[in-house]
Amino acid sequence: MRLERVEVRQLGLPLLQPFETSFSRQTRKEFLLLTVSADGISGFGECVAERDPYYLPETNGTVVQILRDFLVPLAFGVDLAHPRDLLPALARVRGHEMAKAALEMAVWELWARREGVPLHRLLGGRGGSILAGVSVGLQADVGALLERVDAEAAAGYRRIKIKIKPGRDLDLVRALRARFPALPLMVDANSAYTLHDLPLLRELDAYDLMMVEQPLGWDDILDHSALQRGMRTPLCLDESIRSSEDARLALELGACRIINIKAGRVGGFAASLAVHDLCRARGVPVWCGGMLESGIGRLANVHLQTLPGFTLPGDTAASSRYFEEDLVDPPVVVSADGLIGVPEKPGLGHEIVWPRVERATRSLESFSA
Ligand code: OSB
Ligand code: MG
Repeated sequence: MRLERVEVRQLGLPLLQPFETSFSRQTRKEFLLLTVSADGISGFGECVAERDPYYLPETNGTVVQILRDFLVPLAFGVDLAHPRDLLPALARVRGHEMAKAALEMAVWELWARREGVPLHRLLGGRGGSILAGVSVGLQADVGALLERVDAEAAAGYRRIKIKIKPGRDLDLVRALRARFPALPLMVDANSAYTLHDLPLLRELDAYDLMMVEQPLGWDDILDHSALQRGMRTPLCLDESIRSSEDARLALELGACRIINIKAGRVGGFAASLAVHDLCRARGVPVWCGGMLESGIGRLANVHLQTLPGFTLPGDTAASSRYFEEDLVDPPVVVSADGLIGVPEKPGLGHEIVWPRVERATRSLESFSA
């Protein structure tokens, strides 16, 4: 198959609630949506880049430029026998995993539609349902956090993650544990600490957390390995893992015992499968992260986490937590017992609501082979 056309749209959707992490406070989701077409069929891929380079270096701006000047021309030049052939064809471009992933994931989606199969089948996953988890941002105060976590636990989520940062860490965890002694709970620091914080981070060991996600530098593996040696609680890496090679290094060095896979962060589905397979061979659990995606990226995450190594609930929550109106119909819903049904229709498996996409579109660039 040869790609004939690629469309890159810049979209903006207001978030129902601001999302605050150690690195930013977001009130709007601004992201790119890719449409790839061939043989009269289109496929869709949502990019995980944000407006600012505060989570990782890529931004919507860098993604558009790298797609236009490098990745799209390379993609037009290959005759694909399978979607897994695309990432190697883009390898001359170093880094820029989010840009590569958006294009690659759109091609997998197109391929699934072409074969008339749900995306999870093409990826080697299964049908049924997945375990929903939720990521709760920093709140105004401890009382507000307790209220939010109470509501999410009542909604059925199978594990709750809270964001922490220096000065807003032990007090939050202590209060949550006092109120919810048995809640499956974890924390995510988004690289806000250094090894100088070792004494404080070790205090987290007292609270029976499932894991501590990305406490140290966004591109660090070595210091995480020192920290993991000094802590009982498993560390999980997010930002630091941008390829299966990063995952291999992290596991070799004992820098974590769990890995968060975001397809958009590692270069797409083929790279996610490589990280998944590597972890599975070593008995290391993985789970699927989230980036406040619209239903399009959210459904891609649902399909990915049907692979057998995804043994922990991920950051995939209901559309209604994020947006007044999602871009897909039906929206992604979570059952009272914390499950999300895996779509069985071709591709992503839910309809994209084009009038809503059009309304959210701020600009559009198209490329033809
Ligand atoms: O670190 O997992 C993260 C959102 C934006 C950037 C980074 C992260 C997150 C989340 C949100 O935690 C997960 C979600 O609800 O999609
Ligand atoms: Mg994270």
